[in-house]
Amino acid sequence: MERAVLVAVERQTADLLDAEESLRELASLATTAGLEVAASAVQTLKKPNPRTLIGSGKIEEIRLLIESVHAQAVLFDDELTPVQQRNLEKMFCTKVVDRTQLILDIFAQRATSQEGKLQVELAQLQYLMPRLTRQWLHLSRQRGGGVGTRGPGETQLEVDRRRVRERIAMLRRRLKQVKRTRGLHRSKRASVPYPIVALVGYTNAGKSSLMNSLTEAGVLVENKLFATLDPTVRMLKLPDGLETLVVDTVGFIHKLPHSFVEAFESTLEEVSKASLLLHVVDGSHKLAAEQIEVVNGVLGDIGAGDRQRITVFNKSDKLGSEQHLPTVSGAVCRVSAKTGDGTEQLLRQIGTMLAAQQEKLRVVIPIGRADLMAALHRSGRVVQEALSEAQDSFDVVAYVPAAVAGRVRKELALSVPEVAVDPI
Ligand SMILES: Nc1nc2c(ncn2[C@@H]2O[C@H](COP(=O)(O)OP(=O)(O)OP(=O)(O)O)[C@@H](O)[C@H]2O)c(=O)[nH]1
Ligand SMILES: [Mg+2]
Repeated sequence: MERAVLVAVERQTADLLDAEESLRELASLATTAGLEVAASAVQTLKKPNPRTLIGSGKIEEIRLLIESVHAQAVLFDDELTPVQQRNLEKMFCTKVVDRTQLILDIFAQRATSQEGKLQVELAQLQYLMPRLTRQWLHLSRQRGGGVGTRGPGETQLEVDRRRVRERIAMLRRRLKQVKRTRGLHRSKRASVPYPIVALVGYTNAGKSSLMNSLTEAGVLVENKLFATLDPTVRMLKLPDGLETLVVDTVGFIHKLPHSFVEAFESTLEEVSKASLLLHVVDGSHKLAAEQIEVVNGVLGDIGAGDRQRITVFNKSDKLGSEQHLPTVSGAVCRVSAKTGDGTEQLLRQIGTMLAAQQEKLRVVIPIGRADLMAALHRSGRVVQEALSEAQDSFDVVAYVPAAVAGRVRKELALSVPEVAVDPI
């Protein structure tokens, strides 16, 4: 196991998390990446040093720390410029990895689908691009394997910048293709339009666990950060019979790499197109309020800021009676994915909110169009289904998504123009 020293910087300007808390998060990222945390250091900084970020006294202190704990890597909680990283590596005679690179490294370990791998490689190459200098090349050859060197790094570093640029362009093209096929899938889905419910939230909040407890889906659940990287989709039948697709997605984190949103664009698109978001929060976490803020920030970045949502405070089984939950606007639900507490109420709430998004459709459906009747039952709530006097059609009133209502009206107009269609 590689041993690492962690370094965080406390700034004068108020940050969302203070250095100690951010450092704790960095430590769990390090463990997730398979490192052993040997020691840590914090420096209060008025002004970052452009060449080394931290000051010379602190550098010396960390150098001694590295020797005494026999560390092979130093992890910085902040993003380092290529110059800072290079200088620090020289001074410490170890690898220096920043938070962005660490997160990308975890992503690289976790990506399993073709799309996930393409996305991670794109993010990694974008990170590497400004760092591809002759000096860096030289150093990187001496770095050996382990953290910060997984993925395309080592092989790509040995080719020149132009080839990396070409590879970035190629990855973008392939991702665009994947996106196009995904778009096709989605429009296929849209012709059987199930409303999409997307699980979003901070990493480790319990999204996959909740997905499991809601759908018995068997998604990978682990007490590790970024256990889920690729979106998983499952069918969920609500108590009132409405069927929906539930999408589990990649978790968010404080100081997410800049390249994240572009690289994960197609994954995040599922979120921005969803009918309803379940913002899963680890209610037992002491920084729940800060984590909510981080997630809201990312949702805004990906254009999902105004999606309808339910804030789901998870892990209620771990909640002390004293602990109170942060105040949020909009619908709120308290659950435990572990014990199943509150999930029934959550399902009802999902049903109510989806129903509210639906349109009232009043149509006459010929008896031969069982397919249309089935579509209405599947995607919405049929409140009236009366056989006509002639016994050749049904007078139907249903609440369905606007897309279904539109399709049914169109189908009826196309197939049996003589049937009166009531456009409500
Ligand atoms: N006590 C308790 N633990 C929970 C609950 N829900 C999830 N956990 C635990 O929290 C950890 C993270 O759960 P996941 O479901 O993997 O979380 P996630 O949000 O999908 O995380 P990422 O995919 O890594 O972003 C696991 O160890 C779960 O067992 C809960 O209701 N109560
Ligand atoms: Mg997960």
